[in-house]
Amino acid sequence: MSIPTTQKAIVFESFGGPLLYKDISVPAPKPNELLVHIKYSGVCHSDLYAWKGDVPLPINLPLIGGHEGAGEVVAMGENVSDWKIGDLVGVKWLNSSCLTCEHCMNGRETVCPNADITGFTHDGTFQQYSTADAIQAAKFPKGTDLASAAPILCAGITVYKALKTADMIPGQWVAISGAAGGLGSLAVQYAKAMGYRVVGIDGGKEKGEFVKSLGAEAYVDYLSSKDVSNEVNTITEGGAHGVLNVSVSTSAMQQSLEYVRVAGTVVLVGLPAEATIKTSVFDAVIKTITIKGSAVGNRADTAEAIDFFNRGLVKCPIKIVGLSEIAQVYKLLEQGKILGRYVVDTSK
Ligand code: 8ID
Ligand code: ZN
Repeated sequence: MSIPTTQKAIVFESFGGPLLYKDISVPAPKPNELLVHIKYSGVCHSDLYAWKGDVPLPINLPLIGGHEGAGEVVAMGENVSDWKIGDLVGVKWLNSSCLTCEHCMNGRETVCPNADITGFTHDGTFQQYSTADAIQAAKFPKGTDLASAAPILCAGITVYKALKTADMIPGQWVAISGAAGGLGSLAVQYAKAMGYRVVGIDGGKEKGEFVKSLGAEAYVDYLSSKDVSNEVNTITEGGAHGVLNVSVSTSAMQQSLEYVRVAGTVVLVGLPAEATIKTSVFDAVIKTITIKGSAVGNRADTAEAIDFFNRGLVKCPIKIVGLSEIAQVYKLLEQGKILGRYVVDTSK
């Protein structure tokens, strides 16, 4: 397989600065890394935050964003043993972790203090060739449709893990706030596949039809509803057993405390900058609600999330555009105009 010396990439040098579509060198893999020919990459709302510098995470400038890359292994470092040239591979948000700290030892590698993050501290997947730690890289079977698979690598893993974190049993209600977005549209399908009943919350009629087409039993339109909490409480006959907050709205997160069921769990996933939520201690104690944060997923979550995808239980609703069109995709994300996920084709 011939590897070029230069490639196309989207690079930014300052927060909110120009997203330059330019020719750069193809990186060389370190001894523990794969070199991946990225064919497609999903565009996550977190990429928009990274570009704007709107997130309290370490970011190395200049930077190539993107952390939902799907492609093919074209080279590897000398210490890599369990991959072959031509294998299909996913490059995800967690590029590598130390594997020796307290958190890594307990399967919480996503909170490793030495984690290297794709599209934040490690050049990401908005380029044709990226490097990825061979231990964390995700495996896809031969024949996988890489464009459809790409959003699983952040959105899919994240919502699957968040649903596990909500600690529900089949037949219970989960409310998904932000249900029509990249994470939300997958969350609806994972939740259904896991046996939960879904009430989706998002804005507008079109998003409602979309969310219902993915398997939600009910939809609450926050733009037209007089009282979102009351509607969710009525639909679920007493509140949702679990809530997944995958919107980018602080007020929606605050509101979720009003429609979580007694003894239910609110999971925080979306990351609006500087967001806080507040709860009355009395309510929290008497309702015995649990509020948990959830960030992406570990290697086991990754393999499990991909397995749902491989078995056809979740299908990413995607729209494909060229890598050079990232700036327009960011605009649409910012305006909340996207149904599902945009995926970029790195050849265009
Ligand atoms: O590991 C993590 N915790 C993780 C991983 C990946 C992404 C967290 N995230 C974060 C992102 O940084 C972002 O803050 O999850 C959030 C959602 O990411 P996304 O799905 O990529 O964003 P999107 O496609 O723009 O979807 C957001 C949806 O929220 C809706 C929008 O209409 C859109 O469909 N929304 C808004 I804006 N306000 C709402 C409201 N008040 C709302 N939905 C319900 N109620
Ligand atoms: Zn993401």
